[in-house]
Amino acid sequence: MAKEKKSDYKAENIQVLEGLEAVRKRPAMYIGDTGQRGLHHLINEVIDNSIDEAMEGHCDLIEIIINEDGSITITDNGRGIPVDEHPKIKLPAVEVVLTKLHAGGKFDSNTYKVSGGLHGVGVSCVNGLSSHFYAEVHRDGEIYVMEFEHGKTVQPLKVKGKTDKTGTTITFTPDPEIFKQTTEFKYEIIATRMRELAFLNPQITILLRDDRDDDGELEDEFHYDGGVKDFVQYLDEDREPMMEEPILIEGEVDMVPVELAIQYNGSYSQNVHSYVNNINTREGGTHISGFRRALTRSLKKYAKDNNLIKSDIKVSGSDFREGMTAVLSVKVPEPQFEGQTKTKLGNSEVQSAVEVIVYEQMNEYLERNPKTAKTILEKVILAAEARQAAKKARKLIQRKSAMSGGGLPGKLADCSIKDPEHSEIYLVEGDSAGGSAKMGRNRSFQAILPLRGKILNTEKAKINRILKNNEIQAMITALGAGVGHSEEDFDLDNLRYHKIIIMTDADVDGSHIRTLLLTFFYRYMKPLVEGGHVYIATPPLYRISYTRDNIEYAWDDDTRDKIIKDLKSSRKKFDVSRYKGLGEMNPEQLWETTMDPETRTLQRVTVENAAAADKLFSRLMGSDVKPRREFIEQNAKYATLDI
Ligand code: 0RA
Repeated sequence: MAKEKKSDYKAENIQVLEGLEAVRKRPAMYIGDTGQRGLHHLINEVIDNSIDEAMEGHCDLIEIIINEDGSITITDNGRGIPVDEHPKIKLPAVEVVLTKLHAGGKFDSNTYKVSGGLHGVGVSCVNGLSSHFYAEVHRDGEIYVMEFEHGKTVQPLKVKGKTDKTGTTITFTPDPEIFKQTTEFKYEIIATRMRELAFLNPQITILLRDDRDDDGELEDEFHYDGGVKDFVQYLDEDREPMMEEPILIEGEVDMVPVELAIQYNGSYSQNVHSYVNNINTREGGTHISGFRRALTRSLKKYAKDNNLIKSDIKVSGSDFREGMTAVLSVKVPEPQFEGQTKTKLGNSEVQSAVEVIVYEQMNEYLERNPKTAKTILEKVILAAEARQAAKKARKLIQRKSAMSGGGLPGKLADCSIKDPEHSEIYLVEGDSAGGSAKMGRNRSFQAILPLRGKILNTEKAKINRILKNNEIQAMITALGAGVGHSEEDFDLDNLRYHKIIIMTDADVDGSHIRTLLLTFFYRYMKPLVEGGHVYIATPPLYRISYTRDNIEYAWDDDTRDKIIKDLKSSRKKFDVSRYKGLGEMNPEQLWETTMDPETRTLQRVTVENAAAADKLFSRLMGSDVKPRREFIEQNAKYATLDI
């Protein structure tokens, strides 16, 4: 190894020694944002260190408690943060880890590290963004503690007592000066990530408890011996599996352990979720290419050897993945993340590692399970046929729109400007609300497409049937970007409006229609959702009118009550009415409350966790009516789906 030059030494030390003021000055640079997402990221930052300990075999239990006062306590039974003196910085290692930026992983040698990975900014960053932060380390028989406020030490490292355990406990209170929007942790957001981590690391148990809850009911224990196989079964709970058990593939090539579970089911969508060092690689990458190539090669070979596909049927790679749920988890020593959101694996050596393992074991599986193999290939053929029929249907849609003049659906009231970036389209439930929206809009940049009646459930239908549906055809032509799973079929560059706004009634039917639309976009125009182009309009729930022409609107019961109280105390006469549907608002009211960019609130639909979104849509749109009704009834009052 080359000898380090003096100057390099210095530079490294300066970087390592950077204090926490930097994080407080520009928090978004370190945790992405300071909203709900950034807030929950704090927990991940701490947990990642515990997971690193677990991946190295030093930790098998992690406990997370949301305390009554809203702070979080995370305890693990790892080795505990080292306390001996850091050779260069001349401070106890634990102090460096907690107070210096970028110091998190400098001196630990974990092979497949998560912390310091994608967003990995370390525990010190959490300290910097907390109004109060307490760390307790059990190590070498002693209990060490250290305490901070706003990132400043208020209790220097001291020994508090003796212990016969090892591990780390961290309690922190997110700083409201930093997290101005909210400091309230959501149980479900934490639970979703912890469940995912438990599936991906079968050796660990994660306990989660919410002590803010009086009943003490809210707690979960996440532990899955079956790992990725259990994950796939969980994701497919609301689908009908076509095999007794998922196919499980495990192996390791060149320090890259690969775990994969595959299950074919009765749906028509592709649900392949991939992870590198526990990070969801949403943009795919080399591990996904290796998996796809191996699957296609293996199934093609088996079909050929056993004469299962007639030569006149053209089967493409995606046909092998229709109706498939799969989880691929690989651990990579030095992962290179690329792509727009840095969630695409770039390491070329991983492709062949995955391909070799999957190809061999898939071949073996097919040889050993001829009945399942046949079922899979029959399904593949149906997928290929449906895809070819869909191709024809697409051409028909194109031709049909070309014949109707400008090529746009007749019901569409288009906007006058042609610049997609500044154009928006409202998808409106029903013709009467559509009429109001057309009159109320700003026609220069707002287009209106009224949708009639129920939208087709695209979770349950084949693509060729979906493309025959009138409302869906109208949306496809209006949006102009195509439809389907592949880049050729759907291209964001051709999108005619950068904001797609779903506007439905604030009732159960409205929720249902919104969910059906979101399902369609998520399954067949995924980049639209991932690119943040889909929004939900939020019409008010109440109208309070007083002294002739004055009107106030309320979006929830609390605001309504407050307005009423104020009016009562000023002895005004008033009238409260509940809006049942968009149709009850006249064009001016609709513009004022729901469409005017100056005053409206739009909710952007985001997908935080792709696996959770997949599960949610399959549940909502699956054959079992009960969970769907329950969900919709519970969430009808909210304007958005939390996915
Ligand atoms: C630095 C080095 C080592 C472990 C840790 C930090 C560590 C940090 C946290 C945060 C929460 N739990 C944690 N557990 C461990 C390596 C330890 C060693 O080499 O003994």
